[in-house]
Amino acid sequence: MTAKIKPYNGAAAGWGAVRAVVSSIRHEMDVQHGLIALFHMNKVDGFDCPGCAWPDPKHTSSFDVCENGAKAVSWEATEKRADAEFFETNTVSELLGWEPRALEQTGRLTTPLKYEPSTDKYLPIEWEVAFAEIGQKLQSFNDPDVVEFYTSGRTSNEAAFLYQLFARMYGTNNFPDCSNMCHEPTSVGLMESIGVGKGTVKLEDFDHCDLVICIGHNPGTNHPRMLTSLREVALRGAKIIAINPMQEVGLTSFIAPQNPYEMLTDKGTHLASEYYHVRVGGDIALMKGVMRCLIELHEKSLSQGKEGILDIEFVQNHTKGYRELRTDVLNTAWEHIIESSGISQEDIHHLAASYASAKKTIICYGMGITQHEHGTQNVQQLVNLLLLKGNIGREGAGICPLRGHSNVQGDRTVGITEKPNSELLHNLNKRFGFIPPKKFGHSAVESMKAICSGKSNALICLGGNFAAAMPDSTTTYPMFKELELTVHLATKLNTSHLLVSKNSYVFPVLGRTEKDLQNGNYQFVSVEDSMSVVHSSCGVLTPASENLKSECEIIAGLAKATLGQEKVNWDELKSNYDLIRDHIEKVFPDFSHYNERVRKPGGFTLTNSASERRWLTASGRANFVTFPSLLEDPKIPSKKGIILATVRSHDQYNTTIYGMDDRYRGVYGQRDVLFISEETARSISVNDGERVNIIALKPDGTRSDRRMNQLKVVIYKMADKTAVTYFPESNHMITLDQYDKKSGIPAYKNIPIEIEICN
Ligand SMILES: Nc1nc2c(c(=O)[nH]1)N[C@H]1C(S)=C(S)[C@@H](COP(=O)(O)OP(=O)(O)OC[C@H]3O[C@@H](n4cnc5c(=O)[nH]c(N)nc54)[C@H](O)[C@@H]3O)O[C@H]1N2
Ligand SMILES: Nc1nc2c(c(=O)[nH]1)N[C@H]1C(S)=C(S)[C@@H](COP(=O)(O)OP(=O)(O)OC[C@H]3O[C@@H](n4cnc5c(=O)[nH]c(N)nc54)[C@H](O)[C@@H]3O)O[C@H]1N2
Ligand SMILES: [Mo]
Repeated sequence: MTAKIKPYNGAAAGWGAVRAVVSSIRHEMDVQHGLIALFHMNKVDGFDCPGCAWPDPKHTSSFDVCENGAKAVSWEATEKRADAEFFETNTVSELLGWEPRALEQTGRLTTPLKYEPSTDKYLPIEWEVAFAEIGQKLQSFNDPDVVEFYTSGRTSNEAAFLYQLFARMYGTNNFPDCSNMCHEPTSVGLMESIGVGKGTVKLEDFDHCDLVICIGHNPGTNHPRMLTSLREVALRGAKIIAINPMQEVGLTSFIAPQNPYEMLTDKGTHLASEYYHVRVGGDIALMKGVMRCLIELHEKSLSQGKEGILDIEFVQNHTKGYRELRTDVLNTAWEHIIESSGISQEDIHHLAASYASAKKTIICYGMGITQHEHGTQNVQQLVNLLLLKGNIGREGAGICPLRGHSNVQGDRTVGITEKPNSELLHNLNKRFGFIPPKKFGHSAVESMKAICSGKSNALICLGGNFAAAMPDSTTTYPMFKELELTVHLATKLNTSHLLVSKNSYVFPVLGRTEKDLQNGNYQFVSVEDSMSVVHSSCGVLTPASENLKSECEIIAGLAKATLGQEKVNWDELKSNYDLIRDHIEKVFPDFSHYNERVRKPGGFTLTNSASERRWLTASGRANFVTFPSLLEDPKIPSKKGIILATVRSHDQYNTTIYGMDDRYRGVYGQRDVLFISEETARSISVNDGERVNIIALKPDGTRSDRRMNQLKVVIYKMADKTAVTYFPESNHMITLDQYDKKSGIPAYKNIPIEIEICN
């Protein structure tokens, strides 16, 4: 596609999505293979869509395929192969010079590989030989804490459980994982506020709410199946409000591909009826403004002898900290609220009035809320707003974080955490007879820092593209060669695999879509969606190569070679995943009768105390968490500064770039763009289509040497003092010190910059 900018005027999905599905299948796979795959996606006997974590109604009925789910499937089920011959003809140094996109486009990995420094090539190796070598290497380290065990969120519950068992028996809690870059503020913030680290709503709640607030997420691209739920909400006459710096098509209207009337008339359903273009990083201010209006309205009503706005009974009986919140909110000056959020006082009143009049509200949020230096507080302000009206723990209301990877939530549930609680340690000890390490391990930022400072010796990656997904690529990339050992379990070649260490291995794994045959029996795995529903996923396609192994089998192989089989019979576990599920059930009692319940159509839902108004917090109540500083915080937009947020395009899955278009934002054939508002463009005297350089600022406001040159300006309907570009190209713009101190999440959406016009 030639490079062009052409504003998109239609609704999300519709024929454009259908065309994109057809094209991604045609480009990657034979059509029959493609259709088999798509018809089995999200079905009882099929596999879970590897695209996103949005739940599927019943895992049964309709042909509910979304464009980006189809892209994720065809990307995995491609006919292209990066086989031994490919690695024989290309050195690692040469491959590092390729565009990252071209690496994955070479297709599926087919054989286990080991790096050979003398030829600078990855060469095939026998599985058992590789396991033995790695086992020996791991045994040779004196301190288990020099090994980092990274997990990316596509990993199944079964593989994740085996992995954490392996690492903990080895002796460490170093579990950096993609959740540390994603929803850690949710785990930390919600836990402190309401005593669970997960969302409280179920899919059915969308049938009962009368308001959905979508803040800081882009469902048209990243959770397309959510549009079906939003459409139903809108058609019922319930209200949707969007709060996002950018005007996102997927929040405004949607043509359901399953609906012939909408498809033929090209008329979509309108989604958000109110849209607030908040400044990047301005959400806390906006929430405080809304809460201020609400409390003032409430007190005014009461003083006039009318009914109040807040749910006083709930606040009194269920919460703690209202007084402090009230004082903080009423003491926050309007000029600060307006300056920081970029929203007028009148608009904030309007938003507050909409919330005040709704009886049941759901707040949905994504990376626009979490990826900030105050990400945890952002999440907690959303909870505060909900608590004021008793909107947690009842039908049609609650908090709904849009999770990232399709099983990122499940991986956490079954033990991938660097901070294990005593119950987990106790249960592991009881079940397996070893003493698991208590000392907290490394999160993603801590792991990367340990790698960069020479404190780590080894990195094992269960999927993902750790190096490219993390901040500060300029500093971090050269440090990997200092490691003694790197091991990657992957479907496709990516940059992280090419950052070779003294001993590097890449293992090709079976994907979600593929049949997993162990000891003559087909196995299925299970995953947990955004709404805590655990269900099975069973591949249907013939594997990309005969030499692939499942993630479970590889982890079992590594564990056996490292630890032996005295305490755990790894061979037995890898040949029958029911046995792994039996162990999970014993360590996590919530999974009782796991094997039985997961076989039922639709699976089962894990309990969620907050949704039953049981508050497992230190205070025994739901906590209003107050965050007093506002404009004093330099990370919140100042009068002059421009803040850069890095986001996904429509043709991308995290570090995987499918194509060069971002259809809904009107960008085609290019990714080197910078979105700014007309007002911002005017203030720096730059025109649409002109090229600019952006320079990241240091904490003291002076220029750093981190820059991106020659970005094309796209004037876009969005907040001022805000700029947006794509990741991962921009990941060198942020340092390893720009992260939320409460949760450790990098501030990918809060990078102060200056813009300079190219001559
Ligand atoms: N097709 C596809 N699906 C995906 C992914 C993918 O890459 N491609 N990734 C998966 C993963 S791992 C994740 S975590 C999710 C991510 O899903 P999202 O959370 O939707 O991810 P982003 O693209 O980062 O978009 C964030 C949105 O936040 C807005 N935003 C930026 N800064 C702010 C702010 O300060 N305040 C507010 N209110 N909004 C802001 C942006 O304008 C953008 O609309 O999607 C998952 N699903
Ligand atoms: N600047 C900036 N940076 C960000 C973000 C941002 O918004 N802005 N978002 C962050 C977020 S939310 C996340 S989640 C991270 C993503 O971080 P990661 O999860 O580490 O990265 P992905 O790009 O999803 O990983 C892609 C690779 O996963 C492998 N893979 C795919 N499927 C499978 C499978 O089934 N099994 C195995 N073993 N491997 C598989 C393939 O080899 C592929 O190359 O990026 C983070 N980085
Ligand atoms: Mo994510």
